[in-house]
Amino acid sequence: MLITSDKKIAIVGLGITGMSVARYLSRRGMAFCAFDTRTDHPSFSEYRAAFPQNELHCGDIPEGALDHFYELVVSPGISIKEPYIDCAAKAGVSVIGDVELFLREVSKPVVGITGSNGKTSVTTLMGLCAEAAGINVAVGGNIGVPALDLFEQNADLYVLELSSFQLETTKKGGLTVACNLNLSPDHMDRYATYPQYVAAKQRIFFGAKNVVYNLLDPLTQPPVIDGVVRRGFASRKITEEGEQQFVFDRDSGQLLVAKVPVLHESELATKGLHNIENSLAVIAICDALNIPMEAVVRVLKEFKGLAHRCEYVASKNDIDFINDSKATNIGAAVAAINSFKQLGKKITLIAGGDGKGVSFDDFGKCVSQDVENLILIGRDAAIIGETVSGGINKVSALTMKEAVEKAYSLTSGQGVVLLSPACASFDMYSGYEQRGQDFKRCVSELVASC
Ligand code: UMA
Ligand code: ADP
Repeated sequence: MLITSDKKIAIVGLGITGMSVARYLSRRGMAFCAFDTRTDHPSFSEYRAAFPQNELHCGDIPEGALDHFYELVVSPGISIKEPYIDCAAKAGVSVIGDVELFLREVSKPVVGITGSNGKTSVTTLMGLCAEAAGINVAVGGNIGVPALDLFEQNADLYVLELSSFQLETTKKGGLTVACNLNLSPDHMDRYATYPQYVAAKQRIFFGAKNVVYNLLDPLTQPPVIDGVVRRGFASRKITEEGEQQFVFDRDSGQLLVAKVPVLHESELATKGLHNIENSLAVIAICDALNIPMEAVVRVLKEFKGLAHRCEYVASKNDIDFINDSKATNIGAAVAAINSFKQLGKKITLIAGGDGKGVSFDDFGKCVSQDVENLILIGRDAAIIGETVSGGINKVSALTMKEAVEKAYSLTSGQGVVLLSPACASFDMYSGYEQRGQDFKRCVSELVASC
């Protein structure tokens, strides 16, 4: 298959991102066609109806098929290491993503938020803070609304959640505020090495005017560049200085901005150290945007957190059930375990699923130390089980119902049953939401039974 073109753009991948790119290019009268490696997908009929003049190629894409395009706009779900993309890049074709198209055109301030965990929470909070300050804000990116669709909102401020996949295909940069929250291994089925994943996340800082990063996580830190304003946040006080600091004073319980208290931890509607970190990141970003602190504090006092993220479900006989299905990597699950440990709870953890190729050795150490009972589910249950040692009770379950029942029977009073899988869910479910819903349903049934 050889498709010749003159300044024609190939959209590679036709999920929600690809469809948003097609709409964008069509509005601007640009020539394009689309490729998708799948033989069928609901968006194919939508594309054919909306763009009858524009070709759609489904199924395997041979090497060389994309070499004659002017530019490829690749969806985040497709690796740019795919031979047909790599081959086109070597032939001199520009390879970009939807966020690059967005940044080339946008004329209003843009905040970008990345990190291994907390992106959706911080992005959501940023949108709420801007709204509370009366700003016409549009929120999108990896959070679910493709960046290019946000132009329809004609906003005065854009807040984008950015994944490593999206950053890999973004060259322009130039964000008003770029924030990297934290780094821990994830998506190792897409990256050959952990440093490659870290490097993709670091791309958020290219050309940024303000940078926000985690003072306690060196891999999140950008290089020092003249004229770029640095703001660092941390879950404890830091002695060395060199940037504006947004830190948590563990002695007084205060969140400090340049040593001045702005909020006490007990006033936050969310709980746990990771939520304090997220709140500090939000305060730092809002500071960079000159959003009044009064509006930010109001939001932080009210925002109770999103579903499937350390979400309280129910209690039975003094045992709390917590749905943290969105913990799809070890960093998130460790944060949840630490939160409940800090509260003095005995933890029964339900974990397992699709481990995305990461090593569970460090996770096993944390679980062995801080968890009483471990219920293993899903494809990589055995791999995780091998990393756990010591006196911990370890059992496996084939279904969520079995996992919830076993967890309850093993947990003593005032304990917590925590679904925080440290894995993706695709081996058992359509996504983390479905897994979380299943957990909630099983808990409701258990609570209703006598
Ligand atoms: N696919 C193919 N062949 C194709 C195109 C896609 O097999 O030709 C597969 C991909 O491998 C993937 C799935 O289809 O499994 C979806 O990929 P996509 O790129 O078409 O995804 P979109 O529907 O465009 O959604 C993407 C993000 N998806 C991914 O990064 C996988 C969404 O993030 C994001 O909300 C949306 O763009 C809008 O920006 C989801 C996600 O899971 C929530 N992100 C990862 C994460 O948060 O960990 C990074
Ligand atoms: P993301 O969009 O990066 O996946 P979310 O806000 O959806 O982040 O949260 C995903 C998971 O990470 C949840 O289990 C949540 O409890 C946990 N989490 C949130 N913020 C942090 C943080 N700062 N550090 C570690 N884990 C976090």
